[in-house]
Amino acid sequence: MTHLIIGVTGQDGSLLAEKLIGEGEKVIGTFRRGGDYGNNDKAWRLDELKIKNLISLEPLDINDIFHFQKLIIKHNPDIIYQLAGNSFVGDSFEAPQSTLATNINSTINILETIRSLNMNTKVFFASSSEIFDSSTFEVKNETSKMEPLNPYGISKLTVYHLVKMYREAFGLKVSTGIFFNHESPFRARNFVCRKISYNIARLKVSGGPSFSLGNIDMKRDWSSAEDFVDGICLIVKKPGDYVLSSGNLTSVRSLLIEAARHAGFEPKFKGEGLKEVCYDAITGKVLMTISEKYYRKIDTPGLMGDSEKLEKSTGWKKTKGINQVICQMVEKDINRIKNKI
Ligand code: F7E
Repeated sequence: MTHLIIGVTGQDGSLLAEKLIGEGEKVIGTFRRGGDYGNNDKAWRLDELKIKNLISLEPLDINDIFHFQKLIIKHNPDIIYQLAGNSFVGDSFEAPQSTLATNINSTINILETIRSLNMNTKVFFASSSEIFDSSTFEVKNETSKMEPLNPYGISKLTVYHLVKMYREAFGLKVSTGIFFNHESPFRARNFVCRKISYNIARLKVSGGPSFSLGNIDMKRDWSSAEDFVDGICLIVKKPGDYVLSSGNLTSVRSLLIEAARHAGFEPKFKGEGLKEVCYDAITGKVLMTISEKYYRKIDTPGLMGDSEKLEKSTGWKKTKGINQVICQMVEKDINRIKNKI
């Protein structure tokens, strides 16, 4: 089968490509047109996973439907995975127009292409737990009330509705994964888990200044990105909308403690509010300070997801908890820094 991964250079795209290539599948991967793909480090994940030469790479502006159609006609994929787009919630307050335009136009372009060319292609779209109503803390599933609090969540709610509408109205085999937070050593450094793992590793290996975080008492339902990639492969076989989550809430503070201990520090906290710091009780060195800069205008309160539908209809099972994942992330970052990767 031929698989087309839109956004193959991102965390989820590269892990999905690795899995499919390992299974002997043919993978076409797209990266953002205009990026200096050959030389900049956008492809660092594919390089590290040693799969860059095993993928047919194509530049793509997913907002240009004609460009997308040419690609589809050229490769005629059996399955398309839309994993590209703006995914940083914090930034979406600063750039609402481009967040909405990119995430929504790309969805329409793919759906309309499949429909108008009468293709039998299956398509997977990534949506987000940021679509849910966070005024109540009940566990969220596919039938829970949806009411996003930020431009990113609004764009992902539109993705969810469009996919559902095209599936129901036109019979397309299209699916949405409603992703809660998911992490791996291949996460970008602007997301909090990788920011922690990278900086803790840096402080361990080469020292240097402390790093800053925002509200460390925020909680999230965090999972392993590799588990979600397994979920994507199961979902495309049974088109529908599915929540992917761990069903547990963990605070940023507790992940910081886990990461620091795993690196050999003895993390302790002192001070309050913006003056709070995390230091290593063995050496007295300050590891982390708080900065108002990383507080969100509105921060979605921690919500928990319920993946029962996915488990029951596909047999999906999570294999790792977030504490295990953050420790792997720290180890990987320590290795990268030591080996100057
Ligand atoms: O923040 C808090 C921050 O940026 C997690 C994306 O995959 O999951 C992700 O979005 C929490 C928030 O992820 C810092 O305020 C504290 O409460 O890692 P994050 P996110 O915003 O939850 C959802 C489901 C998606 O769909 C998104 O695409 O951590 N936090 N201090 C911080 N966050 C960051 N980034 N940096 C800090 O310094």
